[in-house]
Amino acid sequence: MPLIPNTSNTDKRWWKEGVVYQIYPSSFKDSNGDGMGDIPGIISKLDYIKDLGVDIVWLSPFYASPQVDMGYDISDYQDVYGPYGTVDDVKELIQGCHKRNIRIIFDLVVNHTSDQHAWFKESRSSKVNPKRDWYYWRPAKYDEQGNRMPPCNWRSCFGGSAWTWDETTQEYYLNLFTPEQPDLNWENEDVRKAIYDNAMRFWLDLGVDGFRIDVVNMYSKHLPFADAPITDSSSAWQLAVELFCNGPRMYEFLEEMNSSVLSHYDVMTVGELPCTPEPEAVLRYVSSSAKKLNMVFQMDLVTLGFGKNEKFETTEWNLLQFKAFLDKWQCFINGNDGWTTIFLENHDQARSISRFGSDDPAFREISGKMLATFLCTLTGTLFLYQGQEIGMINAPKSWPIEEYKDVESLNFYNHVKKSTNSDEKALSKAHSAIQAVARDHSRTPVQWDSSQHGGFTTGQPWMRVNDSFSYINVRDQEHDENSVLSFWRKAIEFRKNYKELLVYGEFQLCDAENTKTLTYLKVHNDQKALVVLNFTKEEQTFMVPKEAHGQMDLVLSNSKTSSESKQLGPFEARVYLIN
Ligand code: TEU
Repeated sequence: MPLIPNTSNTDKRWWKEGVVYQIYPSSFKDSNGDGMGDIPGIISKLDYIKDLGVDIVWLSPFYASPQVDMGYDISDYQDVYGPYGTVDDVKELIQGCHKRNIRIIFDLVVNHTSDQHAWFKESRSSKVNPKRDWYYWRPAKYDEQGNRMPPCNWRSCFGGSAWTWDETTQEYYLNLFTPEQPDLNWENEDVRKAIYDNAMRFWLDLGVDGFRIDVVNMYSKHLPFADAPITDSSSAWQLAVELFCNGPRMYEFLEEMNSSVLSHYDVMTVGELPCTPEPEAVLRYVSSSAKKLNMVFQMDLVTLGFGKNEKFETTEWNLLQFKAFLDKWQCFINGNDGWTTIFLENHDQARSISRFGSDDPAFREISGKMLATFLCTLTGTLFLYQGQEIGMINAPKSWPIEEYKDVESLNFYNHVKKSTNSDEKALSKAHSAIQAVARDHSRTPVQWDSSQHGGFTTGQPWMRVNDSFSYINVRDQEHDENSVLSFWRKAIEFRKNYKELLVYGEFQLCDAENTKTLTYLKVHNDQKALVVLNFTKEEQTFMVPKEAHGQMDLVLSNSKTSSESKQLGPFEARVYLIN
């Protein structure tokens, strides 16, 4: 059924034009020397964040948690993880943001809880506990030899079966992530009400300005639990995203969440939307007339080069594929009432310079500025991730596997180890993939200065600081007008000065077949800008598209070359206004 727009995508909203900055608490700034970032550490850097031009902070989970998945395993929605601080610290953070005219959104993780959450402890205590049905419990199946088997063959997102056997009550429970992250049963109305009250209203009433919503399309599973088709014959566990993403009641659940909770506050929502490549399906989440979410993180671009079945079975990617995804998700709101997001980094992604630019010392800064130009000229809400503004890069190749801490990386490495009997070649291939795309690269501590541990902590950091801190750090860049940080500040200001064109304008891809440069127009009424970006280490010539004929005024550039020249230096970026 076609959606009838009740607002247009060019209607102005604070959450469309605000620049969002994501903070990952464990790695941002330690204030007390215990080696872990904390809330007072964040408060001490709010002026720095403000100076960057940020309007909205997104804070990754800070809640009470055993930290099996770095806080995405929550044991109490209304408490704070001890090393990060207290609820009072969080209140002070909210006030500190608001005082500076910065809004703050929290991470809402309600597909699952920690197995240490009181709800799950009750649920697992007996089959007749009133909260038994709050999670998915199912009896075992038995194969022909009488071996006990999980209820179905789904593979968890972090490898292995998505079902865990519980000795006490002799049943399996569902966990789409780690066994310590049991999935909540959203089919049960009491669960939904408890989530709305406990995890949402509590913080909204304390003044939080919205949520980034974790795996927002996994609450409704296809029931009853059926086996997924076999796509990996070497394993008992199969990729089952079609069966647990975008299930039949998904839209209904989000409508309910919106009408019962969100619509009563002036807040923003951005849902994380994995495994949803169809624009029609995405639009149903973000169309303003559908009243569910404001926007989502669609994953096509950031999963470029990931293996189909297994992320770490990486493949080559090229600029044509990059352009195709970019074009698809920039244009999918044309003519409707949806909204879109722009991001290359977050706590689940390796660093964008290392992936899409070059971390070779000769090109690191220039490619970082090129990517900043790219992001700051696209349509949609812009998200950047801590450290991106100073051009942080992936961990060095010399780091042994022991430096990696993330459960996803380690599960994969250990799986390869076990399944190949520690075959050296296979392990070295796994290590290379981890060096390229592991989540750990974004989780190394922020590099504040060139002192020990990059000024992140006076103690022993929970995760090793990237060796680059001596030459990539905030202190050195803050007063250097040629630094990546200064460029980001300039590019964000530029985006705000031309927000009609850059935030709300229409994106038009040019020269689509070019494998070296990316060229596009931004158009809004009679305003027009041309953006040309060199994605290579070599010089390239660019063509001015016929739509851009007129007077070309160079308004933003990452190099000192002449605005007349049609030669772009390595990773050169230029933005022209067309008059
Ligand atoms: O990520 C969900 C998700 O889709 C990830 O499994 C993603 O596929 C993976 O990180 C890619 O490497 C969210 C959070 O962002 C992530 O940090 C959590 O681990 C996960 O949910 C479970 O809460």
